[in-house]
Amino acid sequence: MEKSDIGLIGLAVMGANLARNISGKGFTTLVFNRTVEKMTRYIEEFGNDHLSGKENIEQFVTSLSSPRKIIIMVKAGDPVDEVIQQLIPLLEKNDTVIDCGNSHYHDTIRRSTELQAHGIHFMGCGVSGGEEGALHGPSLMPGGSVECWELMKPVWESIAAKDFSGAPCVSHIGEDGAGHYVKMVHNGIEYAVMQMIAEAYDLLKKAYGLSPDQVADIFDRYGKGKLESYLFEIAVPVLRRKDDEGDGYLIDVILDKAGQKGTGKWTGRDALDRGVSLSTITESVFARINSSEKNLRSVLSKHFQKSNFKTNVSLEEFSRQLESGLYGGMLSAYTQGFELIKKAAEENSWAINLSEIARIWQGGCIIRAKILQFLTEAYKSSEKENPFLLELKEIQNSINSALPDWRAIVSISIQSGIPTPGLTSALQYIDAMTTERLPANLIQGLRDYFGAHSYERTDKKGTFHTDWI
Ligand code: NBP
Repeated sequence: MEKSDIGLIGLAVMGANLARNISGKGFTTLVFNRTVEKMTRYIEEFGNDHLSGKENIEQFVTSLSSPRKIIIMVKAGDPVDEVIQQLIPLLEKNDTVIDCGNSHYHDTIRRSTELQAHGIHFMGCGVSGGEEGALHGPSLMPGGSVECWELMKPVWESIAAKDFSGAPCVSHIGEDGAGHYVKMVHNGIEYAVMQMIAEAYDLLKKAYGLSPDQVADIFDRYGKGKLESYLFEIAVPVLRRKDDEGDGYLIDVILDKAGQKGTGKWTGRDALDRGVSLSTITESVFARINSSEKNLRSVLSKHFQKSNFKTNVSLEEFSRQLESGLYGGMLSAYTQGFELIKKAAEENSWAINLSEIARIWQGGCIIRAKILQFLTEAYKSSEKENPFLLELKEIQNSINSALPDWRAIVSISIQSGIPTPGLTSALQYIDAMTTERLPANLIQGLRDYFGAHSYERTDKKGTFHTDWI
């Protein structure tokens, strides 16, 4: 019997859809799942000449053409290690194992080294786009050796989503953990973007008393302009949806406690470890943590003064300012995320290309947006390799034109007592990074006073200590 081109282990939503996508592009695909019945049902429903399954892992491995290419799409963490341990004795030198789950990049680096010792190649590939993306075209962030990338390139390029110019949303990110690292930061940016969209909804609802349908009308307009993006697109039906179990809108009865699976937290923690400023993504994780304290918030809301500030800015003017402020906020969040990727790449010797990363996020993934086309071009037009976005003229122009409106909406939110940690921290990042003299001189003075930590001076080189007392 003819051997299959690709093996895939793990038939929950992501693996099931990815296997259908790969086999649909003409690559014969063989699947395996720990719970055999799941595989049997899946093949009964979707099996064809290009898509089949095996009941045990030994048969699965021997039915793949050499060198084998096996995608693992199981729950991140220990299950990935368990699957790898089962595979190792069955594989041969030069076979490739590809983990497409949301693994932590540290695990990916560890697994690469472990498998290398057996002569087996390992790729950690970030996949974004949820189940729809996996089926119809995800954004793919493969990390690993150039050799593995070349081996898998035809598969990745045929299943990936397309960017605005029609090219596949996949690119070799870099060695070992680079792909999973970039996927992690992608998810962090996703937290920030969703947070700012939610804040915009809250401002329109609370400062202007708009109904979900009215907010949806405004978001619909935003989604057709410079904020064009998947998240604004789906915010519209989420806001308009009526509750099947009641009279009103579904959004009004969804509990205001946001969940998280940990990639935002990983991103924030990693930024702190590397000393990269990532306030907007980190604030967005904190915002979800604050939201999870629903009972406490309900109790405390009765004990603190409410603002009775009423803005006199017209709704028309405010919604225009909000669009502009959101655009500035997104640029700030992306700038922070890209700087984190750059620092990690330097520290791990990953040859990353930020223009390519912005490009492959243009389609397929959750944060796909028109703004990424702008960022791709901005990076590409720079003579410097992977420049700091705020140094680029076109980014400076965009942020400068957003700033007055951005300050206006943040002021209204603060005066109204409506929390906007995403939009505010994004603005604070820009203000801090573009302020020539910050008050860190006083911090240094205080540190030197109580702990003789020393300080540098503006007028001469060296480190100094003052006997303050
Ligand atoms: P899940 O993360 O829910 O994992 C379920 C799969 O893992 C099943 O196939 C299950 O087999 C298998 N599995 C488990 Br659990 N423990 C195992 C073990 N010890 N050995 C072998 N197999 C084991 O699946 P998913 O939602 O499809 O996500 C897959 C990966 O893709 C995850 O890393 C996820 O974070 C990532 N991801 C998910 C999304 C999304 O939108 N869901 C998007 C992007 C990335 P069983 O059937 O025998 O229990």
